[in-house]
Amino acid sequence: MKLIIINGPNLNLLGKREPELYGSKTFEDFFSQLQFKFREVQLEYFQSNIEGELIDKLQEVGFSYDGIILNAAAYTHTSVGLGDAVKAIDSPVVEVHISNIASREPFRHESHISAGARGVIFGFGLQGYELAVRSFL
Ligand code: CA2
Repeated sequence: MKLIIINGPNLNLLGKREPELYGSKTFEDFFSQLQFKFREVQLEYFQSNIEGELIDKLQEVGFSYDGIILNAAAYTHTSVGLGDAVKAIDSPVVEVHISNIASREPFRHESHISAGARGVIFGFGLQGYELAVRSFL
């Protein structure tokens, strides 16, 4: 089983800024633990702050990987291009958000990703990524 976690803009700051909202663990530390926990899974990680790079990565992996776990961060709410890319690829996408986007500002209630996703997980902190991996198993 080959899976990839794709994180969007500013998620490289996890554990370094706003710990009350997004936790105090860096994604790199969390990801190492996740890889160890799911040793039977080929688990990769990609992060970019650039919309086009995220679309390029979806196209690169989206015809061969068994699943994609996507937290498009702020682009979730703005990017028609990312939404189109999710719909255009073959690999199933699980959309993840660390925070409970439904309890935040109204603009965070809209997602361009959800319609093309297999499912959506939000509000469970970093554990949401683990739940997404389990959903593919
Ligand atoms: O809850 C999520 O996972 C979000 O995708 C996070 C995005 C936000 O725009 C979405 O509405 C919900 C923001 C990611 C910013 O990450 C930071 C991490 C640490 C410090 C500052 C920002």
